[in-house]
Amino acid sequence: MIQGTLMKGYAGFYYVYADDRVWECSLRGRFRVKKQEFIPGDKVMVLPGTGDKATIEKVLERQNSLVRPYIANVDQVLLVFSLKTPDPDYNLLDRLLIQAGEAGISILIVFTKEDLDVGNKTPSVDYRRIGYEVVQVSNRTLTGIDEIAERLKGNVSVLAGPSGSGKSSLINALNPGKALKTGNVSDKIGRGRHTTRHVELLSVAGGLVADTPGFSSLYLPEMKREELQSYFPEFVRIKQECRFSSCLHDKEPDCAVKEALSESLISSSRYEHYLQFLKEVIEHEKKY
Ligand SMILES: Nc1nc2c(ncn2[C@@H]2O[C@H](COP(=O)(O)OP(=O)(O)OP(=O)(O)O)[C@@H](O)[C@H]2O)c(=O)[nH]1
Ligand SMILES: [Mg+2]
Ligand SMILES: [Zn+2]
Repeated sequence: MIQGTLMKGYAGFYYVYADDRVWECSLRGRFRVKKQEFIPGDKVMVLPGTGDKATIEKVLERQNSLVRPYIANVDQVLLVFSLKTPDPDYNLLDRLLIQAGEAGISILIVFTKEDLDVGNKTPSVDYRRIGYEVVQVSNRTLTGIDEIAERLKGNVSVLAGPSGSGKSSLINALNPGKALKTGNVSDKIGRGRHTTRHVELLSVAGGLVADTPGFSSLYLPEMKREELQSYFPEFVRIKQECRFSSCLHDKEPDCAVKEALSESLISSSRYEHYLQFLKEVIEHEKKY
């Protein structure tokens, strides 16, 4: 038997990536009896048959699972934002950083369309300074694509980000063989017109990747108000210098975070998002 990762279920078959190839698997009868649910990312043991046929004999325990997209055993999430067309939605990016941080999944920020003239905006520098890993790519000229390929190898990765940011194009740039459908940003204003819909893992650059439909809003995970700041690494580094150990960096006096803000050591956009998220978190605390 060999260990593999489920890529998708389709028309009664399960497609499993193992030993660097894809197996078309049927289920051992007992799984059908138990009505076991399989989702992409599940680690399974398969027994090879003839050709590319195999049977799934065993499912291993899930290490984690994401809800949107519904995928198990995710190693990392690539937060994909374009530098231009559309302009990066930093509010959404900061929300995604919290969501992935809370789920304990490693994060790579990817800024696409670096071939376009973006003036003197430097989000890559800004987010690196906070402590995040950032790669800047062009799916047109292929700048930075090798670096992404290296990061995908051997991992289960999920791409997330707004519609039109170039997620499907990124997979195509990595995998010129099997073109995914991409869309024109201008054709896709309005809901439900996204190009990417279904959830499956694709074999890309020696790893497995889930492309996902773009989205533009995201609720924060439930948490206590004190917890929010732990997802702002640049606050964490200095908060012990706030006068109150319980400081929420809002109205409190002698706050090191606000001081750093006034010295531009903390970006005003990050701080504004923090205050907005804090309100949301507190609001949610009250409701339940
Ligand atoms: N100039 C330039 N255009 C790009 C780049 N990457 C993607 N595009 C274009 O941006 C548009 C949207 O790309 P998609 O790959 O469909 O975006 P997506 O993130 O998959 O969008 P959804 O599936 O709707 O979430 C297409 O017209 C692409 O050709 C890039 O690096 N540079
Ligand atoms: Mg897409
Ligand atoms: Zn403070």
